[in-house]
Amino acid sequence: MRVILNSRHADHAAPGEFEAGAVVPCHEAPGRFGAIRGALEAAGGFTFENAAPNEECVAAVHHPAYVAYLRGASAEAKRANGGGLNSFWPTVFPFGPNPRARGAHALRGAYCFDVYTPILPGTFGAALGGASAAFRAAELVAAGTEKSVYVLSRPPGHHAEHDRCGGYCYFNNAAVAAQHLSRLGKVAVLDLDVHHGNGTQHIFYDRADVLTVSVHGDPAGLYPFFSGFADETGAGPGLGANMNVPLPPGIDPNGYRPALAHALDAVARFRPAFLVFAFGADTHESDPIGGLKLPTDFFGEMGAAVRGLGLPAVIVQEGGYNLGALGASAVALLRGVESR
Ligand code: Q9C
Ligand code: ZN
Repeated sequence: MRVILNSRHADHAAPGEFEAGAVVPCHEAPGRFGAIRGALEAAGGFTFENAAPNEECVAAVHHPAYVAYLRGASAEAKRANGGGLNSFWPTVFPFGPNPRARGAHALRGAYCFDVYTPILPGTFGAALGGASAAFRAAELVAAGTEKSVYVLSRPPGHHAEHDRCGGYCYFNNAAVAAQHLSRLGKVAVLDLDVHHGNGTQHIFYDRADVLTVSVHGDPAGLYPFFSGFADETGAGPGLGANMNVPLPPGIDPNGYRPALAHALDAVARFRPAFLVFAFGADTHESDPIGGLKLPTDFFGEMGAAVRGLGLPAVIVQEGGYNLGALGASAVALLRGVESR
């Protein structure tokens, strides 16, 4: 299988995150990339390439003012670095409808929805690299050159909305791939990260030609808390083209299987021409933040089930935070996707 890499990923490395009132090392760390790449190399059968930066693909799904903010804030962090300040954190968020943001602190809150998503000197470049990798994969799949292409990237993307970062995500890589493919036919985005793909839902919420389906831990008890409920079904022309399947915490393969089958059935009934699969290995039983109970070999079954759709697919890496399980989970999944 062809793998498109974000070679700029390491330019973004958050120095920490808030957990239980303290600052701990950020789960979304550069080592995730090497863990997966190393496992794919050891497993064999994968070819790797870098993608050229492409700003147009980002502009197709994100607000220009948001893109300009991320570029400017990253550049400002680079300058501030000389003074020993290496990251900008949102701290205060808008009350009610987003007002006009005046000044750096207001901008940080206006273009972000949580405190897990700081801006560092390399954030813009790293996020652009990830979006560009997803776009390149979509190009290959659109051309029919490849049946399935995997995007190995971080930072992840599925929490990033049209004009806000959050949940370790800045540009929505899966949405970039889906937007490109949607020029050629209907697209289904299947999100199997343990967290609701709120950003992808938000970007395509009123679109009838892009189905978004997310299976995730119940947001009543899991990030992102404010979205991912079953009654969010789309709006306007997109009504009926969004599906959320929230799961109770601690679910194992026996609990996950019917939810996955339900999601795959919705995708099949939509009759898309293409699939974008947002894959998070944070459903693994050993994940430090996921809370589900899926063993490594279940990822093979998951991949084979997705392959059963028979759709040309872009597979985008989202979360997964146990470095000891991440590589094996990704290998099992991609082997499953390739199985016949
Ligand atoms: N300290 C993705 O998986 N909350 N994002 C962490 C633990 C933020 C997850 C709570 C989780 C964001 C792409
Ligand atoms: Zn996640």
